[in-house]
Amino acid sequence: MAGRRGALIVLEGVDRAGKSTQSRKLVSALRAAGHRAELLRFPERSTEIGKLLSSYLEKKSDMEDHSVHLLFSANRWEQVPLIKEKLDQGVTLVVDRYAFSGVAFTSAKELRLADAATRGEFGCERYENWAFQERALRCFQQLMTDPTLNWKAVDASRSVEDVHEEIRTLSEDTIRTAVQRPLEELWK
Ligand code: 2DT
Ligand code: MG
Repeated sequence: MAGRRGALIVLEGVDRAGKSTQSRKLVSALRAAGHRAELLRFPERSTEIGKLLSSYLEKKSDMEDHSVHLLFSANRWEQVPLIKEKLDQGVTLVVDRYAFSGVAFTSAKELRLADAATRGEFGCERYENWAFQERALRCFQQLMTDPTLNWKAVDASRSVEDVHEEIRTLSEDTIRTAVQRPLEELWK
């Protein structure tokens, strides 16, 4: 349909939930079904700000927590003109993490102050440990209670194909209804 805007589809969740795999599969499936769809990710590590974040995440550099939070935010804002342009052109954007990771991961740091238990880290990057991920999950669950956000919870413990099928169906619905919400509402 001419003039129809694209949908902004955000995949959020803790590390290793399968967001990147599912985002890629979703873009392919939407394209195969005749939609215009593109993939974005945050942090977008290729920009100057993204390089600072990447170095921080890889523990090659340290940064004050508030500053890091604002850099993650800036890293999204630098893509907003592109996001608006694409959605306006009718391109659906599948986004691997967005501002909700920003809230959940920064909140998880604040919760840590009250958390007595310290556990060993299992990953190489900052935040890649069970205790931290559990706190981030609690924050995501709290964010999901906001009725103004159109969240759908997807059980990521199933097979890649089953999860994909559910996300694809939900996304098709979202693309169909996206046109009812003007783009300006996204940045209120
Ligand atoms: P990836 O493993 O997906 O590259 O993410 N993060 C992400 C934040 O702390 N704040 C944010 O605003 C965003 C978008 C989550 C790397 C890590 O960055 C965290 C995991
Ligand atoms: Mg990661």
